[in-house]
Amino acid sequence: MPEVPPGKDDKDRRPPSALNVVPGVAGGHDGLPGGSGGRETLPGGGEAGGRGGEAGGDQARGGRPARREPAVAELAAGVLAGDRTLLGRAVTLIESNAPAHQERAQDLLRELLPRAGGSIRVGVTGVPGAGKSTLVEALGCHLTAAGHQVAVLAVDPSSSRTRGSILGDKTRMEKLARDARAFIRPSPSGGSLGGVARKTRETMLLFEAAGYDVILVETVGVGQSEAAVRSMVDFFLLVLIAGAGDELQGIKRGVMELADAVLVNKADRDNRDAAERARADLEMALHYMAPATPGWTTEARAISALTGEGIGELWELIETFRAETTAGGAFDARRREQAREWLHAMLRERVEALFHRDPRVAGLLPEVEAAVMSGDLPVTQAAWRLLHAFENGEEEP
Ligand SMILES: Nc1nc2c(ncn2[C@@H]2O[C@H](COP(=O)(O)OP(=O)(O)OP(=O)(O)O)[C@@H](O)[C@H]2O)c(=O)[nH]1
Ligand SMILES: [Mg+2]
Repeated sequence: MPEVPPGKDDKDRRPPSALNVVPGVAGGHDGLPGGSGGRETLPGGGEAGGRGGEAGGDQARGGRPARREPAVAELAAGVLAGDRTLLGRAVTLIESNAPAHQERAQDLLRELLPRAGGSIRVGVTGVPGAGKSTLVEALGCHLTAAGHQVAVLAVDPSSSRTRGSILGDKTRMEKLARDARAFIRPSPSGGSLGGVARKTRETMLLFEAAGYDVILVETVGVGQSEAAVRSMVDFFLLVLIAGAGDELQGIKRGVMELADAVLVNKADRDNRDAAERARADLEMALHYMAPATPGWTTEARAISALTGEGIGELWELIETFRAETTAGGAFDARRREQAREWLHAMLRERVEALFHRDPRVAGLLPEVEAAVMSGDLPVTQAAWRLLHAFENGEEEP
């Protein structure tokens, strides 16, 4: 596995004070024509975009003319050279929902794919407020100090919460956001979990092609995005806290079964003993579970993201995981399985989009929906009618 590739040190390509946070998009931002969504403006008139000419499309606002759309080859070359501005624009293209952009995005990915795949991908999930962002910042800073290049992504399928999380992560990852070896990209806003997951997977490939060798993916919200993130990362981390009543805190057994490590965070100040007790309870619970990764024993650890205690050891654990599962074959087996899952997820997304874009389906849908809701039409028949219209184009039975 390559360490930081040569020629990717972009320290002097950008103003050192610039925040690396760039806004998520719903499509059509960044001066790219034909987009389907409007620009996200954050509450309070603020915006998530970086200062100092950072990537993210800030220049297309305020009545100024839209920027020239860079050619795919230009974007690809920029990404490979580690150019932050072009990398940001490439991610914006990937995140766009406009069909024309999606085609260009696929061309871009085709060019970059041979250079992707060389990172370790780490997912971070856990209860709200457990300290996921603080942990990502602590781990991220630890890694950049050791010479790694770190990309931070978030998966948040609910657009309303995205705004909050952009603001939250910007303040909670302030140090990392100013780090020239790190790039924080908030979750693409809006859309289905499937759409957000696809964009995040593709965005990971861009960062890998740009030389980022560690990708950290934080989930936002509990319940829906864990499985999606598990299916795109190599190592999955569950962050919990002690003292919130039941030690499992409503985290379903199912999520613990997905984890390669369980952390009890905030093991500092007068919370150390409680954290240690929670850790022991979790260790016990893990003992009775099947391992998330064949050949790997998931352990529970107490850490403090705030003081940094246990962060270095956490990275060592992840490195050990990578070495052992690579040697045992589980690492590559998982990536192959993930590629298969990704294929099916993509097919589902595309077929569903085709279905809803079909004029015959779109025309029928409102009346069929109404008939289902009023009880005049059984659901099975309603689905059949729509599918039949889709399959047979204009020829309705
Ligand atoms: N004492 C202590 N506080 C911590 C620690 N880690 C995080 N916190 C605090 O816990 C609060 C929530 O931290 P975040 O990192 O935002 O938690 P999160 O899990 O990302 O939260 P959401 O993304 O909103 O679900 C903040 O006030 C942090 O300062 C820790 O190790 N010790
Ligand atoms: Mg957070």
